[in-house]
Amino acid sequence: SGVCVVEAKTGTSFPSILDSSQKLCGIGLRKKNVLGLKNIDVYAFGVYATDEDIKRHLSEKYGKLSASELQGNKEFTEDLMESDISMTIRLQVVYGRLSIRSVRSAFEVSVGSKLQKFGGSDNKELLQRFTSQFKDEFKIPRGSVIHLSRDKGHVLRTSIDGQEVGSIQSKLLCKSILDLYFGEEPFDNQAKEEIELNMASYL
Ligand code: DAO
Ligand code: DAO
Repeated sequence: SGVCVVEAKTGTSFPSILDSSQKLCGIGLRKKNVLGLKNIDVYAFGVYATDEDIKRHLSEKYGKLSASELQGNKEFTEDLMESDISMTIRLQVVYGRLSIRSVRSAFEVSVGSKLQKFGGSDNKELLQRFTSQFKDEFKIPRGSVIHLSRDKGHVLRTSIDGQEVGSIQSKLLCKSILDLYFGEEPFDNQAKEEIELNMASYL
């Protein structure tokens, strides 16, 4: 039931509301270049946030600005990533031959570089704690739905097809993952713009 938004290229559909309180702010596509030869569509994603959390934490600081004035405002983006605002990245796998090994190594590159950017040198342990949640026996066929949720208190909770995989409390890890979707070099630029505009409209 309820309203959905469909990612056009892959036909992946995303519910407009998640867990009764989080609203869909933008959708996009994560691609990966393989050996410099071709781009594969790895997964479609939707970014959700609790509008009341955005209001509570950021309306005093930004409430006087319009959504279009706030779009692309680096400080606003940074505050969205650092404040205690509940958010979820919902991924739906499009690529049919994803192995846990390739997920783990892609993750070490993408999230690892963000941990380094925000946290400095010594984040191997944190990254390992995260990737060690992904056991070899998990299967992630095409169509699998993965949720990466930032819960209250900067707890990152991961689930696959509704089954909880684990959770880790780390502000740095949460920020590093959100940065992949609406930070400075996002996977999908159009998605980032949409996400920022919608989040700003909740102030
Ligand atoms: O087969 O070499 C290949 C392509 C693998 C691409 C792996 C990208 C993984 C990105 C993370 C996916 C998370 C669900
Ligand atoms: O696209 O590089 C990226 C970041 C991917 C984050 C997805 C992590 C999902 C992990 C699921 C593990 C399944 C066992």
